[in-house]
Amino acid sequence: MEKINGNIIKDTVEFCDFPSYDGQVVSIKGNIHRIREMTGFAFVIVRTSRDLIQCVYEPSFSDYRWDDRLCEEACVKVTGKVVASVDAKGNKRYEMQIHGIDILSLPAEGLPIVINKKQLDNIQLSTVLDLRPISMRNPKERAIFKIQEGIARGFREYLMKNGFTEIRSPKINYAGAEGGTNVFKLDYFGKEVYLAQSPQLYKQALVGVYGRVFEIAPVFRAEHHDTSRHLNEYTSMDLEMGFINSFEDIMNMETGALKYIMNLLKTEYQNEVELLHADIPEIDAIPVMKFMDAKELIMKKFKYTPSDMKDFDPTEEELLGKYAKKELNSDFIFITHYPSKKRPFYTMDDPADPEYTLSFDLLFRGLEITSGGQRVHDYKEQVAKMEKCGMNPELFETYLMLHKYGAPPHGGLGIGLERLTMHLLGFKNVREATMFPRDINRVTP
Ligand code: AMO
Repeated sequence: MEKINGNIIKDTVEFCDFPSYDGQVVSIKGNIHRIREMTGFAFVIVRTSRDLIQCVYEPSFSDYRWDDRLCEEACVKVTGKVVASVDAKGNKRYEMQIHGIDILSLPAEGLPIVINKKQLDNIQLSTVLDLRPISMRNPKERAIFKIQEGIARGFREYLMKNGFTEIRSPKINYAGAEGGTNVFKLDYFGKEVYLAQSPQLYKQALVGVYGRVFEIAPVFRAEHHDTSRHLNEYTSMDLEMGFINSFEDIMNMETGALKYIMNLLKTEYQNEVELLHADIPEIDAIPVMKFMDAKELIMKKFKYTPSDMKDFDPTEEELLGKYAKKELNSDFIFITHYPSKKRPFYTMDDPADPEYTLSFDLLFRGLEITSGGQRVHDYKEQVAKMEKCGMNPELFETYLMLHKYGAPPHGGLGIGLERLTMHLLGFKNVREATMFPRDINRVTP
């Protein structure tokens, strides 16, 4: 009987391994990105999963003869000799002298947009998004989401090294966790349920089990407005940690994770970083400022009149970002002690001044990318806070099991992955950093 043993047969090589195959005949598989026919020879640029490989056709290289069916986006297996050359700047480059091309599939039609330029020139964002399955074949576009992979991977790796357990919380929830009106309601076999606004209730419950937990998963916000920083579905990188001494432990964990992520991008995503001219921040230590001090700074130094003394508007965040960069030489700034009235029911009030909370936001280049803080862990205190917020604790019986049966002092945070990617790459719109954005006007592709 035939059996499958898990041995992966590799009949192709990666571009990064070309130096070790110098002078040898190997194969690669990919799409034809571009063909440049010259007199007597041709350049065929093959796009593999992460690289563009220059292959050269010349009749003298082998018996293989040019096939007129070859066209852009055809899927091919190219076999040829790896050769090294030196470019104008004196750098060693590798290319392939073609000995044969097997056509694996041919496109049914020509592409509706040009994707084989360095970047997608003069194409509106809405068209780029409409055509995501092919616009992302452009090397610069696809690099965005390799960078995003690096961010999520760095977050996961760092937390696993620090004793965190990865969890999976349900996305169909019995209650909204963040309050407010931006919750999607769902008819669940005749019962009203909600799409998860965050994994908040579950990550807290699981602190009682594993001590330190994290999740990287989609969350849903029924934002009714169309802004450049809000999505209706985004990826939340959450962590929750127990037995903390103060909420500074959480900010330290985030700072450590960000340092790790930035280093990972610089070392393992170098090509993408260069292609996108990504400005990777140097993080030594992140400055911290209290909410009311930040308000005072905005009013006194920047002469800006806030519309709301309980939160920041986007202009205020931008001003704080400018201040952090110019005066504190930091791309990041933690703002702590937000007013109690603006933070959710699970946030711990500051015992020294209960008008404010043991909470924080992290701003990155003038944009909020994280919210976090210490949580209420005492049962009676949590029930009382829910009642004060106009909630019915009976509806949160399973959530309150944590508090009822012994909750460690704990806290955590949520990072918006698309927002972090957006400002890392200098984009103006969060949709540019979202593979398949969901906003008030878009549910396709
Ligand atoms: P919060 O609601 O502030 O906190 O969200 C955390 C982070 O998620 C990102 N974010 C968004 N990104 C894109 N589109 C949106 N509509 C959107 N809304 C929020 C932001 C924000 O800083 N449970 C808490 C976190 C915690 O305390 O652990 C929470 O979800 O980057």
